[in-house]
Amino acid sequence: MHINQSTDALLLIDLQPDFMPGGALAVTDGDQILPAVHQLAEKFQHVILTQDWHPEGHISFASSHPGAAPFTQIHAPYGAQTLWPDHCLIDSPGAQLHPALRIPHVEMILRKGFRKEIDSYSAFLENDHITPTGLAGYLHERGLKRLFIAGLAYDFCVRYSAEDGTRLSFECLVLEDACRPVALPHSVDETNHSFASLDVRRIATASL
Ligand code: VGL
Ligand code: ZN
Repeated sequence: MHINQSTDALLLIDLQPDFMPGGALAVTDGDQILPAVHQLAEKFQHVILTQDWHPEGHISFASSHPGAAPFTQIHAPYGAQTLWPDHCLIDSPGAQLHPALRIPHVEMILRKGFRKEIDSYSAFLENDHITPTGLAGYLHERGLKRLFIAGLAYDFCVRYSAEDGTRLSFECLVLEDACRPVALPHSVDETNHSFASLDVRRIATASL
């Protein structure tokens, strides 16, 4: 597959210690994608990172809802919200970009989920599916039209970023081997169905 260095970008989602083994919301083998991520980053002129970044008492933390357990759901004003262990607390070690990450030519680091009352899985829209993060405007202004997406987690932040990006008219391809899922019941199947219905292509790092 040919990369167009003026209109393609690599979008790397939430490569933070809290999503890696030993972290607060550890994704199984989350750290195993780092070699593929570094290989990918070398191939792209334009690389954008996201960083999950939550204040204390964030709505997505089970600890903010007395009696609620992690990995259950609540009805937030904007719809269903899965509850998580406290993770990616603003400025905490687990919220930093992973220390093994070496991508000096990253052009943009987008933080998301920093409002206490609303979560943001997607790099484009917060979980009300209305509030923009600003990424679409940034990409439009820079002439970036096609996004190759990798990172954590496949079935949450990668999923919602690829879905919203597609709906906002960016061509989105997901680098499947450079992602890992949280894998709640059905979450990977639902992600794959959603990608199929939106024509989000799943490709391998080796095809680039
Ligand atoms: C994520 C759950 C909560 C993710 C972030 O990066 O996929 N998942 N916050
Ligand atoms: Zn989060």
